[in-house]
Amino acid sequence: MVRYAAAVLWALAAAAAATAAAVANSGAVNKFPDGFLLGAASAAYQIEGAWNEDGKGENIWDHMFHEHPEYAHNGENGDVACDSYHKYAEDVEALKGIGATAYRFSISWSRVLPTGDLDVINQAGIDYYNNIINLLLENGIEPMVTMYHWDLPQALQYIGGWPNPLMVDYFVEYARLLFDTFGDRVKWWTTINEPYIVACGYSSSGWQAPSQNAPGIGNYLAAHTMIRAHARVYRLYEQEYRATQNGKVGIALNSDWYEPAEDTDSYLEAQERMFQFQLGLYAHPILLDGDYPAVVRQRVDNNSAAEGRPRSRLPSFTEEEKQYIKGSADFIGINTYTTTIVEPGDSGGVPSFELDTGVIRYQNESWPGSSASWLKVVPWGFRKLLNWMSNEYPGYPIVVTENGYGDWGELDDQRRIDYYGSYLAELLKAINEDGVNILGYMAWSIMDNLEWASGYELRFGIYRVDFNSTDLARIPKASASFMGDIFRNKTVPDEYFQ
Ligand code: GBH
Repeated sequence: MVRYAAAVLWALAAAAAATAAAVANSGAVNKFPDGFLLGAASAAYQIEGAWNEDGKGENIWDHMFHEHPEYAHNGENGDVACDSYHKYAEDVEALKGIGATAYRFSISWSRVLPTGDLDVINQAGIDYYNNIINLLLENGIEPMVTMYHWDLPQALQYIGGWPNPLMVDYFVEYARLLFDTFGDRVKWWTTINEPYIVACGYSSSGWQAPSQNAPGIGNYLAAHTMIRAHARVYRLYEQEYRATQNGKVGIALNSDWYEPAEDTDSYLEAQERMFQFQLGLYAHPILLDGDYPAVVRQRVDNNSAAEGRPRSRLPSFTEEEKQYIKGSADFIGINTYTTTIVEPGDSGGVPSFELDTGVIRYQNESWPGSSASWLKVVPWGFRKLLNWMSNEYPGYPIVVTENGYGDWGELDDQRRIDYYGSYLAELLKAINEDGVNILGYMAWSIMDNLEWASGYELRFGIYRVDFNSTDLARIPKASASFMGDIFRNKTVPDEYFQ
């Protein structure tokens, strides 16, 4: 009885503290904090088109989809896409239409450096991004720039791409050019979008460029280089630009919430392993101690030894590298869309990332779905993921760099509206009730675009683009006015909190 009473008192005190925090914050659970960035996201290859115009170099997606149209839905590719290279002013109009205070977009490396290196600087590419940045700022929209959203210059893939450790130096010099050229106006940088997915391009053939089929090897080599490249860019900013430019540098990781199929020890351990292999592989070295999570180190080392290899498939950082990697982010970006079920067990061949995890992943088919088989609508998982990250990586503010819903493109997109309403409600509970430090939210995506190997059929846009039309107009869907109300009022409708 006494213990029970104490628990009740504790719960009351905690509830009172949470309420006090919410009041101090903004007064109500359904309101965003002051200064919270609300916007939408895109990526260069998915929207720009003009793949070989005005001096742009070929990248690995141009190359893969031209060489292997069979990898893409209906042989579609980003040659034209939304034609944002010419229609960027219409993109800014769309952002204004939803009251966005930020726009997350990426720079095409091979549009500014066609060979990937500094031997050729393409002024037309630089002009293009200057025009976008200036137009955004004129309209009160904060540019949030991704340096690398999967589109490596093909010239750098010819020398191995991300598994080649030299890629660190190429990336640092590219970043230096971006800081020098745009850093007076760009205050939010993310280095690499979803290194986990980038690494998949070196562990399987098919959907992810450059489609290099070295499972369990290429992905770890690519990850290793990307972590070093990210950290070196962070240190470059810190040492040479922060004092004058005063911006923030982070990275955009991706993860689902992983929900264990059972609430037992072995399942909870599987859940923890999955988070450490997916998020921890990058976030643990960058945000915590400069090194891979112990469980990842141990399992890949053990499997490598069992396979008869003289060395681990997962490389090691030197002490010097650990020092510059540790703490190399001002914020942590997260792209998240859904929840996936996990249980302990073996999947994938020998060797593979999947087998190294010792986790089996699958979807709960009874959850409400979308037009993408991988995307189930599970708003509570969003709140759990934000809390997990906040506990695992204390002291780092979070930016939700992507979140959104895929359908077949209907203008009356009620399912997208309900997705955003319910996910934003969970985001606000994480902020106002759980005390998670979150600085911004970028919806994916401002408009329909090339959904990589899924082509133009699967659509994530708040604006519709009819890819068969000649003008490629940005047409607001019902979700555009819904998001506009939320972004302007800084409030999510009450019905989504029930
Ligand atoms: C994001 O990745 C990307 O950053 C963005 O470019 C993309 O448009 C957006 O998602 C929407 O997909 O087809 O079953 O093989 C999110 C992570 C990784 C989720 C690839 C979907 C494909 C699974 N995505 N995954 S499947």
